[in-house]
Amino acid sequence: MSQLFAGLDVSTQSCKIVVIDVDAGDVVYVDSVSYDADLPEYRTRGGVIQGLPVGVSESDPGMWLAAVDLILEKLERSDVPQKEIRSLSVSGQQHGLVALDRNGRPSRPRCKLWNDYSTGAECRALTERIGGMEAMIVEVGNSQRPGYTAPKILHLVRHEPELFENTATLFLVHNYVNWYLTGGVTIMEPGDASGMALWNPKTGRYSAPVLDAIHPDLMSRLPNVAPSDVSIGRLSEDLAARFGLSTECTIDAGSGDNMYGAVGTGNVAPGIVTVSLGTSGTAYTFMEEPFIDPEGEIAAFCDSTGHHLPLLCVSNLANGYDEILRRFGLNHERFNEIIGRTPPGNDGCLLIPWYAGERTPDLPQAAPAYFGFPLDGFGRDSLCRAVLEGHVLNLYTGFRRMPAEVREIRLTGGLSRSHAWCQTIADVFAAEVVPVEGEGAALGAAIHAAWVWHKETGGGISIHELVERFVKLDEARRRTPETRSRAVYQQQKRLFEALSRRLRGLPAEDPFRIRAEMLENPTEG
Ligand code: XUL
Repeated sequence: MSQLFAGLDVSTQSCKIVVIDVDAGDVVYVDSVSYDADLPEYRTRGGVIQGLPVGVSESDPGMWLAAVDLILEKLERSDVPQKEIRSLSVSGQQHGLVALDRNGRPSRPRCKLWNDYSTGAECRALTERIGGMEAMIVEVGNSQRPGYTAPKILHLVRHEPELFENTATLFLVHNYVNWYLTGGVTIMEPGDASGMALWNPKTGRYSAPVLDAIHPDLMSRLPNVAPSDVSIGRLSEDLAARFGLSTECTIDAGSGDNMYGAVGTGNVAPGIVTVSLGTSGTAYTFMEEPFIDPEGEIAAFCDSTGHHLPLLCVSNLANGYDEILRRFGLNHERFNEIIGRTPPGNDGCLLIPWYAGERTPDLPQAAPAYFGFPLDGFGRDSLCRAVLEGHVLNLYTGFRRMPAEVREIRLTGGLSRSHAWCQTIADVFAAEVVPVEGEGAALGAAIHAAWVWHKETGGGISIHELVERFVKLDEARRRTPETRSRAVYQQQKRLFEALSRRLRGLPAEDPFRIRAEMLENPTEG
């Protein structure tokens, strides 16, 4: 009999599953369900409900459960012996707020997602109530950002008080799926909980002052936070019967998609940085101790192995790239060709890609800025390079505050398959870069399920051994920084920083002077 373990990743645009066979060391099954294409009745684009006001990003939580049902139905029809799945773990997009009533029905029919920007006023109000950003960081290790969950709860309390009153339980996305799979277990774990900005990763406790500042009776609606390396229950009998799974199948604590992206890219020891190139861009690294950023730009998150995961998130990433491919009818290869014949530094044309607000820097109302484009500068090629460099520089500018010793950057997410993205990240971050094969977060979830199950059944296999067995680096696409681009990217980083600061009214170098220097002397930094 095989020892199979499954990981589900309920992300913004799709739901994925990976099944691994631990003894054989094989990934035996991979599948995905796209919300837009496979569940058209929910009428989403990129997994998000259309027609909502600017800045609002919401989905119907029922859609995620429908996607889980569909993916388990497809698994049942496959040739995987699904009864042999010993444990299943769920990864979820972080920060989304699912509100349930006493009967387990959504008390608010839609869930605000990680990229919803409608709660800027709530972030300010909460921060003021606690006594400013420094005080807030002492309370929860993080500043309040519209992406996080605390301001979403305050938004509900302020704007839909009757819905809040009717709410018995507040969940994050993966906790909601866990609750569904187990038939009612209500619990959280440190990784995703640290992304609520309500629960302190240093003390391991909810902050009473922040809870009180939202609602005097908030605690009764929040699940307890238990460790991440335990199972929380078993698959419900009902679901086991419906999908031919075993009632012995355990459901482990699960976690946020970034925590599981870390596991799925082997980022479980110091020195490795994962850069995830998906709908959002994130960069994170394993740490033994929490890292608290006094400016709150690097999030103080926990990982899913009992350690810490400082994380940078930029909320604009695939959007700019996808749109430019669509507008000019390009695919990845044609885009790569264009990048191959345009100069690094883009002749001083730079794009700040804050298309729809931005998480880092904290600018919920931001719009994109095009700088240095001459009269004839808005051609396809130069726009393509501007999009690529703009996104990578935006990610890098936030990342600089991360206290990481970068031995190697591991890339995951859809865009990690693009040569242009890999090389530009190596050049701008001045580090070696290697893409990781497979489905980062879903694979991480499957590995986590195997790790916890072995711990609990006395088998004892370490997370490091499992990662060694299952995480495959795409060595053919490993990239090192090109020395000839180094000087120009040094200048471009200065230019991006100067522009970004000036746009925010902060003291900065003169961007016009930096651009003029770049054009006069393109190879000297
Ligand atoms: C991280 C974040 C995003 C989502 C995407 O803080 O908001 O990376 O987790 O699913």
